[in-house]
Amino acid sequence: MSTYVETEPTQNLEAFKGVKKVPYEEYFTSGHRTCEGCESAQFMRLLAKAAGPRTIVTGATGCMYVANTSYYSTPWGIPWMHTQLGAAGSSALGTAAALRALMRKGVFKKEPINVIAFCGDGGGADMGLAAISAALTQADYNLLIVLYDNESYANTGIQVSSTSPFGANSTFSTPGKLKRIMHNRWKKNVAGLMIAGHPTCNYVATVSTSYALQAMNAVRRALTIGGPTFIHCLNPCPKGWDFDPAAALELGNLAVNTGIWPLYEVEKGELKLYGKTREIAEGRFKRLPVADYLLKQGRFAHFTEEDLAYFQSQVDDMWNNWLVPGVIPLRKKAEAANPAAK
Ligand SMILES: Cc1ncc(C[n+]2csc(CCOP(=O)(O)OP(=O)(O)O)c2C)c(N)n1
Ligand code: SF4
Ligand SMILES: [Mg+2]
Repeated sequence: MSTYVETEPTQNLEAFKGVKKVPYEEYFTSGHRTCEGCESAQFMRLLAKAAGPRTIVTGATGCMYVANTSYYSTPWGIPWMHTQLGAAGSSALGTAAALRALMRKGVFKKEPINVIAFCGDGGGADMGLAAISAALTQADYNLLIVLYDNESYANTGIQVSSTSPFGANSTFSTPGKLKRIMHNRWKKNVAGLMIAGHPTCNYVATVSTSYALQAMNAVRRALTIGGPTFIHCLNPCPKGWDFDPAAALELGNLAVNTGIWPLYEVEKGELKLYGKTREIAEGRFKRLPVADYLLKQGRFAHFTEEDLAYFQSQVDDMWNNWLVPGVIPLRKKAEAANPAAK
């Protein structure tokens, strides 16, 4: 029997069939103070555009709250509320439950309203992971949680988070003379965690703002399919990653084309790779060397040939040995050795 349950009606947001079909209306506009070339802000713009006017957004503390909503100004053209740093999951669930109660009592007219909560990697992959996990188990509420990932606690000055890449220079991992690599953990596989751990979660996708149409269509699919859904977006951050803002789009492309950031969606348990990731998996596109991506960023300027080779070997390992490359980090070898699999 399927674990996926039918939810209350959602908005039917069909995929945009090409950029020319994307509406002009903006619901995240000027009025914010994010850095030039900030792809996290770009994701907010795409998110709001894809979701449309009948949407409520809650946002956890971080750049997308602090730089977005300076005193008495806001770029949001739809209802938006700040929530505590670890509270994306609980604010999404609370908002969805409150809307349902208000509609049941007749305070609000009955209509499908999108509920979206966003968080950064510090707020979502670290501090608020438990609340997101709890929200994703609530099968009968329509809610979308999006994690915008700039790979650091950016707002407080670029500290390491569990999604910061191996070796990156940050204010918590500045390379020294005695020890060059101060951050030696591998990036947390957040989307994989959500897929594997939450059979009630109807839709999980990884997206990139460099592939804007796909990112918007992932948002529209998540909101249409309903139930608890989750999207993880990689967002180049000129300040934290130390690159020329003009290269923001190119860096997003390179993250995908080097195979570091695989693009996929999982709908009710069915996996679909898309874009360049699919081409890589099907052997139609050869992954670019990770150095092409890493060496464009000042946070990896201290990398030696040895560090680059190690990073490359880890990405190769993911593509060659993971049970589902980029998604499920169980080893093919381990599967063969598992007596239960015989
Ligand atoms: C409970 C709590 N601890 C610490 C802070 C301080 N703080 C505000 S924003 C922030 C960084 C959040 O990082 P992330 O979620 O990755 O968002 P980003 O700033 O990178 O956009 C921190 C630590 C806070 N607001 N609340
Ligand atoms: S620090 Fe990074 S995420 Fe924050 S506003 Fe600047 S570019 Fe955007
Ligand atoms: Mg962050």
